[in-house]
Amino acid sequence: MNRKLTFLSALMLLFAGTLVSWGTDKGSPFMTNVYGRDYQLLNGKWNVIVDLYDQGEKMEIFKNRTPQKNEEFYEYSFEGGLRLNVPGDWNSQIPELKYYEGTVWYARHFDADPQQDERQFLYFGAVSYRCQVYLNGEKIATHEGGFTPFEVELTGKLRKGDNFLTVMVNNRRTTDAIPALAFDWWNYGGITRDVMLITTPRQYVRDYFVRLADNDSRSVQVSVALAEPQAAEVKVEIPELKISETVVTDASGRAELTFKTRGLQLWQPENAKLYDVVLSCGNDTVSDEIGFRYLGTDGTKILVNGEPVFMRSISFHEEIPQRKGRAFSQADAEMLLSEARALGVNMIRLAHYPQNEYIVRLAEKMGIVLWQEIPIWQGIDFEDAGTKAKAQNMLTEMIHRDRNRCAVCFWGVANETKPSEARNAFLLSLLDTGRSIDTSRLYVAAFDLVYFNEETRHFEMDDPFTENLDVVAVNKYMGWYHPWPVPPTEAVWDVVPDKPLIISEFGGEALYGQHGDRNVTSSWSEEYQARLYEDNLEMFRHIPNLAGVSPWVLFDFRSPYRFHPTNQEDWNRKGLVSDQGYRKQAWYIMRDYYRQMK
Ligand code: GCB
Repeated sequence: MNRKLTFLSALMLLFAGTLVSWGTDKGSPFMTNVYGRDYQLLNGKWNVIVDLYDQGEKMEIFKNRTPQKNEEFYEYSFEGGLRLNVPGDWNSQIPELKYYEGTVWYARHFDADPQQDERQFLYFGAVSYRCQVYLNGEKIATHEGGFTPFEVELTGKLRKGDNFLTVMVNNRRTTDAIPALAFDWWNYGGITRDVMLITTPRQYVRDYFVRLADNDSRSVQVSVALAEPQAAEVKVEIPELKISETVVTDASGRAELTFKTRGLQLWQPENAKLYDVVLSCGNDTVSDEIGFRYLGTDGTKILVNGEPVFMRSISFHEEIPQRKGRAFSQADAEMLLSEARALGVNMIRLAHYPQNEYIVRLAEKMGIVLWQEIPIWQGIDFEDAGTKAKAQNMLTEMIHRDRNRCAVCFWGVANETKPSEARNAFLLSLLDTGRSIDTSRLYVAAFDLVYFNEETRHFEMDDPFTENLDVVAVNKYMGWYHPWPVPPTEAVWDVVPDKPLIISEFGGEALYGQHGDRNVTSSWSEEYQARLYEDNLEMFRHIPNLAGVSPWVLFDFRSPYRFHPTNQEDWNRKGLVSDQGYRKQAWYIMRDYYRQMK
């Protein structure tokens, strides 16, 4: 129940119109901070039916019928068949599903005891790629996009006792999907992240955004939105800073609050500081761990808390190579991030899609800056309005999930796109969408069309779209896809000279344990890869606006792009670490470079 408004808060309410400045943000598609809520995990073994020809919907298998009369029969049953772990991709769990692209029906029972004064929600961390959700035989939700969460409210729909949940999951690649028809990673299908049954009070703090106020390292700004449109008092506490502030929402349930702090310690790369922040309204309370930092650029420098920081980055996919499957747990996050940390990084580019919250939250605790992006990866149909709407949706979901994570400093809107009017309009709409939700990050995109200009003898790029970005990034595979036009000592860059430039990918393939000629690309040897790293590190000295580098990639990863029968076998071998977890020679070169750049 909401507390009665005090005289003071009623007065504040009168002025609420001036306090509220949510801009064009339309609000979050799901509640903020699900892990801070009262929840039950619906993880574990689910029953599945593999539906290669998409017959399940027609047969209404989500009704899970069993014969009731003598003449009845059903050509399906969820009981007694295959079972798969949730979370988890199907490809790594059953050999026959390794390459499977199509529909799999997931089903399970769960018990509920819904209370009158509560609301219940079903939350999926990610389902790859599209899905339809049915509760007790009724369709209750659909979602598209394999790397962002979604939620469906179950209030009034749950039965006391047994409930039956069915999820139709489909990972078929299509031209209008994101990513589209071909991409250089495994097309894992399944319910790949946590499934949660969440309970909240009727009125609750649905969405909040806690960060430093613009250009002020001591003032904290809080935007909050309640589930129900209603004027109510919201309390914001940061016990360690002895902060306890209240604000009254406007009639739409939203409020904005800024307050000064004393002794606030900023979150820094490699020196993480997080504060417990508690928001409450009536009988609802939600706590989060939040860090405070501010970002900017100054000419060609990236500034964190006003200081230039060179981004010593690495990329990884959300994949555990030794398991040949998607990463989904806290233990998986620890494995990936500890190997990244060992290399000496202060940043990770999460490639090429939003990764799970375990990774994001642990990286934040470790003081690692994150670049997070949506899978706008080559081959996207920029002409298709539907695809554009999907991209906006994915970006919205990514930002809403993680905008309270101060470690995320970059929102990436695209990887390797070619200039065209349609592309420009598409990407501009993404930047507008992003900036309408979050202006406290740097917006970035990775390009790959840098070329060597024979006349100027410089590496250059012609893509005016870069004007719209805070930081420009380039993927450049010198010594692998591109032979050297000049020796690395003469490889001078003149690319967006007035902005910070991150080399967001470089590298080459080597099979761990394979030794060969350091001058021969096709040796696929650790020696060649090491030499390629030495050459690229030399080239980086001639990029005047270099603000960071991010080798491609930390681990060998699985990709059907990679056919070579002995050197690749469905693996992209550009890892600094092998699929078995062994460090290749180039790893040491990169580690030493990062030590020097510290
Ligand atoms: C790229 C892509 C990345 C690929 C990589 C490669 O430019 O951005 O996703 O995996 O090249 O290995 O070719």
